[in-house]
Amino acid sequence: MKKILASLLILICTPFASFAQSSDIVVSGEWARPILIAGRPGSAYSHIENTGSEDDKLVMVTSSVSPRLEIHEHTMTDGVMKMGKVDGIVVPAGGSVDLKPGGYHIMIFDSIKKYATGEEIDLKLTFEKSGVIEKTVTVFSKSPN
Ligand SMILES: [Cu+2]
Repeated sequence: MKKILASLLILICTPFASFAQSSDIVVSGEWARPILIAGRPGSAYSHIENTGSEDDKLVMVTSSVSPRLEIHEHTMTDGVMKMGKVDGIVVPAGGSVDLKPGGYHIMIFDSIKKYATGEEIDLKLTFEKSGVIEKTVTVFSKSPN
């Protein structure tokens, strides 16, 4: 009986144990623009919240749809909107950042397949402290948020 109780306890406690170690990063509202011709660039967006007490940083994004994803930002220089690669996006402790058109975004280059509105793609977001967060991202022609 003791043995059964012990294993029951392990069963009950295991989900909580893994929950305690789970990420402080919450990714929500993710969406991607369609890529109608393979090889053409695309982009993806999301809201990233850090519920932890330490800053974290999005440092890498990968996907099965392309071997080359980059983290980009848009900047206004002398009235000209430019975009360029950044080495990551800091998500402040207790704060959040938005990846959105005209701001930070995930750039998908050299896509090996095309995908249209309503389809889904996979994204793996790697954070310095929280590790990898996998997301299934729905394709929209404009922001659904
Ligand atoms: Cu870009």
